[in-house]
Amino acid sequence: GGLMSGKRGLVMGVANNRSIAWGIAKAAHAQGAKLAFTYQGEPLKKRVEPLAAELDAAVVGHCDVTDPATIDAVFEETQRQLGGLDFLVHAIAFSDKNELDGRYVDTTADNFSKTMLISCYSFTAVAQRAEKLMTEGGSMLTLTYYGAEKWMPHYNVMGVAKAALEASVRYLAADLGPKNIRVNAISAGPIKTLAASGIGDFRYILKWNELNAPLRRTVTVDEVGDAGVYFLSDLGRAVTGEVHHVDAGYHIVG
Ligand code: 0WD
Repeated sequence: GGLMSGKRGLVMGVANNRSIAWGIAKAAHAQGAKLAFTYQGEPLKKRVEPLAAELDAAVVGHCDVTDPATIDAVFEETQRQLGGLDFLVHAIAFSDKNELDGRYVDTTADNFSKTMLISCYSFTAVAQRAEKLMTEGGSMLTLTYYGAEKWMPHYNVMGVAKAALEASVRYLAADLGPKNIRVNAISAGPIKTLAASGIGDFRYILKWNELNAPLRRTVTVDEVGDAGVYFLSDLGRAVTGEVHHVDAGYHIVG
């Protein structure tokens, strides 16, 4: 049984057991979903394989979203192993650590392009492939942050990329809606993950959220996962193009 029994999903962006993608994967699995994971490079393969085994999930290979051939390969492998796709989780972002500190105005063209490619365009790139596998409709979910909407210290070029990602959610939702494919984003509150550790003064941001969010605390990957189930299951069947905050309410005060 479960809200997601019979649904097949590809999860991209598990780096370790603190990843937001891992929280979403656990919640989907608990509701009966069948999962496949990608990993980025050999070092992460060693971390992802045992996690996948815990959820009886397939591992469909290495995917670096800057290399389109690896995107094609993991979608071919997903089709082979799952026989189609009902949902997709995109939890991928990257920017040069040196530019997640100091001033946005100092962003280089090179890192701007790289940040946009990995953190924004990659969602569209995977949506193109996933559309072909979602023959009976589906649900695509990406992760964003409040720094897309408002200035946040040190978030810089990533905030600009997340703003573009949120806009792309709306354009993708319009394009894919006629095929009953829904496209949404969760705007998660700050969580101490590998990616977050690259952001300057991150501990201070966590503390600030704890003191100022209406719920007076930060959020966990499991809580983001539970919200993810709403979007990925039929509970969210009439919801598309949405950016949903799972942030203990911080966005109403910050
Ligand atoms: O506070 C936070 N942690 C928040 C994260 C608040 C709100 C949103 N997010 C977003 C992030 O921006 C990202 O889009 O959630 C998503 C997942 O991030 P995470 O769970 O915080 O971080 P992490 O566990 O590090 O997973 C991100 C992964 C990468 O890990 P590392 O740390 O090795 O860069 O994204 C993947 C990689 O596995 N990734 C890539 N995958 C394929 N190709 C690439 C790439 N080129 N670059 C990074």
